Amino acid sequence: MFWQTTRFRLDLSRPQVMGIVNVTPDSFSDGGQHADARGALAHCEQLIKEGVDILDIGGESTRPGAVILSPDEEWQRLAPVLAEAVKLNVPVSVDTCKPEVMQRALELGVDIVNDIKALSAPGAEQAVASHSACGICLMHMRGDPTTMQSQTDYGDVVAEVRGFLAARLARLRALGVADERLTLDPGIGFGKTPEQNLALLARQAELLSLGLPLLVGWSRKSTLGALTGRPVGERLAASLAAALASVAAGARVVRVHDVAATVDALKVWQAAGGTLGPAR
Ligand code: 8Y4
Repeated sequence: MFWQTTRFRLDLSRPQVMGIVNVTPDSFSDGGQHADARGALAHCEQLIKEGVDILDIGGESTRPGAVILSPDEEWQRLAPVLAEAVKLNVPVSVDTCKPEVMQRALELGVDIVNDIKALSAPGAEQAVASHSACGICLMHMRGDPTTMQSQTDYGDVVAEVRGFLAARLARLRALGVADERLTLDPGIGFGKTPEQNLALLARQAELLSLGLPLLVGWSRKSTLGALTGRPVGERLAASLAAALASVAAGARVVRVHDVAATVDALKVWQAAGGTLGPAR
């Protein structure tokens, strides 16, 4: 099983670690956008030393109440970081839901588009479909980042998420996108209660039955806070346990903040005979 991206064909027989890189204004620095870009690039280089497989670079916060950027503002933040990150010889993913940003990032040579809105914005499908071979992650979200946590009234959350991802998959196939370019993501924390997020892990096999690799992001999320009573800065152990549990249940890519610790945990899991379950 492989994930085809612009420049790299990623071998998913070993779980891949996607490291989170945020390009956000640093309120403690007065160096402006140059300093923000330098900080993000230093973080990319650190994650590479820690053994990251994919860098996921984003410029806009998804937190409820976060400022919404125009495509130009988001691009001003991302461009200097992406331009350098693609020289680091590691797959680069851009975390964006804006078609204009996708288009420009792909022109810079970015490998993957990670869209929490699953290419639902007008023009987003065309932006990725017209590009020869970029990888794509399609994630489920209920509502939008401002309203999603009041939108948790599912009948069967796993069936609904599966149905949504199946429909997005059918749509991309119809546009001529090869399956090997796609991963699917249940969208942990995006319009779901802790119980619903845990059901998506316990019943991950139902999502795998769509036949595509799964990418999942549990790192530091609030369900882990609900389970442990810990604040966001103290969720490393919980995040590692969730990453391993998702991989043991068949996930092929984990999106994490703590790359070094996740790489270690996965090494031990693999040495102990951990297997990813049936290939697609
Ligand atoms: C602490 C730190 C608490 C971060 C919450 C968070 C996903 C994603 C995000 C995901 C994919 C986040 C961009 C939310 N989550 N992309 N993006 N899958 N594909 N929250 O689960 O990390 S941002």
